[in-house]
Amino acid sequence: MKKKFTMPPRQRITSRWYAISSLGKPEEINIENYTVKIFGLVEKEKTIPLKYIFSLPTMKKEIDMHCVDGWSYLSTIFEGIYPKELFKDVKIKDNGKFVIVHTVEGYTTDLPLDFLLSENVLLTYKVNGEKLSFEHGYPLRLIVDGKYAYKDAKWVNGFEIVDKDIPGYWETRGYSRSADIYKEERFEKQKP
Ligand SMILES: Nc1nc2c(c(=O)[nH]1)N[C@H]1C(S)=C(S)[C@@H](COP(=O)(O)O)O[C@H]1N2
Ligand SMILES: [Mo]
Repeated sequence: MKKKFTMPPRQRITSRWYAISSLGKPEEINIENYTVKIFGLVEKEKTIPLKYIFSLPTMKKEIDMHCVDGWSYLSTIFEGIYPKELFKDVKIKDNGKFVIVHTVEGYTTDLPLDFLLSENVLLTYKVNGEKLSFEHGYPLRLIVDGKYAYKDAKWVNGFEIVDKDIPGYWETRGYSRSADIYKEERFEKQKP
């Protein structure tokens, strides 16, 4: 369902969806052997084959992307699964409260665990009815509704459960850990 549209403060619309990667693109991705690992503060680690993820029923969500630099790319239909589907049989230890999202090339971002498991987050591999392109994160790209796009990790291959909020790639470089687009949380106020 489409929500009533409000543009977040001080963003401007771009008509082209550029691919941006701070650490460059991963060299080569072996789709056949691609897995996602859930580890850290869990009773038992879990390694999930991509093929299994692709076999799960998908969800579609219309999402606007807002980069913290100020560009917004609107109305994209992303399709994928809710991360919570992968956590169904994972027992999180009592002190597991946050997640570090890991990617193939080493980019990371952090989210509260309950937020990752909410319906604001989709692990995607299709966009506007077509296969997501490699540049935009195929085979698995996180899409986080309501937060700046540095939370939308491309080439996701792991979720590490941790007890405190450990800043990711951009969060270590001064960007907000909570990153709410409507509260305009661009920069982190707390010390890392
Ligand atoms: N793996 C990975 N994911 C990433 C990044 C990155 O450098 N590496 N950059 C983030 C930032 S800052 C933005 S704005 C978006 C850009 O997504 P796009 O390349 O699909 O436009 O990806 C996010 N996800
Ligand atoms: Mo960004």
